[in-house]
Amino acid sequence: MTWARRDFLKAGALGALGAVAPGCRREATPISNEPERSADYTIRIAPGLVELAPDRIVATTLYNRQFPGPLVRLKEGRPVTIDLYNDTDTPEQLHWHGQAVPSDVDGAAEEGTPHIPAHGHRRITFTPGPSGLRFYHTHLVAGADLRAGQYGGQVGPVYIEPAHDPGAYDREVFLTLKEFEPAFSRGGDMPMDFLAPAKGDPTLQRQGESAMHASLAKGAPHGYEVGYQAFSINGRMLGHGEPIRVKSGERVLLHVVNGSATEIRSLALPGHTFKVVALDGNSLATPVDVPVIWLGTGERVSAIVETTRPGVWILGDVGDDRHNGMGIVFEYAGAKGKPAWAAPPPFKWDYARFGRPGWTPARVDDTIEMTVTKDNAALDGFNQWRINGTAFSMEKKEPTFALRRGARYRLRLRNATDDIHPVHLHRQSFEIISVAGRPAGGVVKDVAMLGGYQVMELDFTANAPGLSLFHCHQQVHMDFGFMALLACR
Ligand SMILES: [Cu+2]
Repeated sequence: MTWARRDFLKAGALGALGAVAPGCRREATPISNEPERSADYTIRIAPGLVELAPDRIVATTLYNRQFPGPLVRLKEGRPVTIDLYNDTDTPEQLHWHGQAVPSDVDGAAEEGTPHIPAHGHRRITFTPGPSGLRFYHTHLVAGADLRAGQYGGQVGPVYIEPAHDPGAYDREVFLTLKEFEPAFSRGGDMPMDFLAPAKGDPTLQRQGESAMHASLAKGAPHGYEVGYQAFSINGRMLGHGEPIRVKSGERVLLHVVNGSATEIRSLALPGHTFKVVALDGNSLATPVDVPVIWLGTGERVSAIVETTRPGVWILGDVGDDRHNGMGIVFEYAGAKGKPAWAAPPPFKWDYARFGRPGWTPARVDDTIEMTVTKDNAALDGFNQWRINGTAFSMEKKEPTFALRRGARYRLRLRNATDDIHPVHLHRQSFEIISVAGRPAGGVVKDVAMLGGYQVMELDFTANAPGLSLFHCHQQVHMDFGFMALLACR
């Protein structure tokens, strides 16, 4: 099969996925077989190919037969109508990650969003927000099927234009980080030592280690983890895509999405710093300079790079995955030569660095305690994950936490496992109050990495009526129990 990606982009993405037409406000028509007028956007879920490199072409499920899916540009507060077509044999869910939208369009079966039927269609209308970098992705349980869920190619960026101007930049680049060719293994090689503070809670550590020792003492192997053969930025392995082409003296705004199913990612650019202006699309009070960006699964970073070091550079992962494709060439006009890499200075990723100085949290009405535990290799070799002793049941889909609308809550997450969990709350943002007992300055996010054996506190106001899903964004964790439903009345 051959098909010209560029031609498709023109015909499909720019035609059907053109800019939002003014005055296209519609009444909500959640399901319609024959759309009588065109939607603002059309997204088609279908099998397709990703050419990571000329000798590395993978078949997977894509949005509009491209990876990443088309950039969906929306305007904060302006309603949008989107046609979702599913050309696969499996009912689908398309989740609008990081947006405050009703549960019937959010794209999670757990919340009651209707599926996009196999070989069927669903038309949705919602009002985009909040502004900034969001994304969309599938939200199915993959379980042991590495072709399903987030292991495939269903990821696309969303940018919601703010009602007011975001500030000056010369060039805007969207980067979606994604692995392909997954396989299960016993034990992983996840980076663990990049987070600050690093200190764990001794009680949680004892609890986690004794559970693990008990399992191994009974002869159980380590539970399955997922690893990958191929790594890419915007669907191309390092050296095989178009470089990011810049000129000296520019401000280049990078919008980075970690579209991985399971991986934590890093990025560095030799000789340059990243001026982080937003985390998960939410503007920081003050931009923060860092030499390395770290993103848990589902996290986003928007950062400005000032082009002051002419050359041909590798913008890439600080670890070994760069050698297997996780990078992109960053090329100044007129510069020649092989792309250069240099390891960044030692650096720890600390959410508090992005917090608001002198900030104190608002009073909360209630605190929700969640203790996360792991039953090693308990489910046919997969780890089972529990919140307060309960593994989420996809059959029952029972809400376990009741919220009063308008009340302010503190989620106190206690991680009795040595894994880092990028936890995600649907349909609303939270403020990070503390990490491992240290104040974090209220940085606003919708995913946050909960460190091994650590306690993290997240505050949010329950302003999303209905069901909202809270889960670890690691596919192999959420699929095996690490989810909970919050019901807001
Ligand atoms: Cu997890």
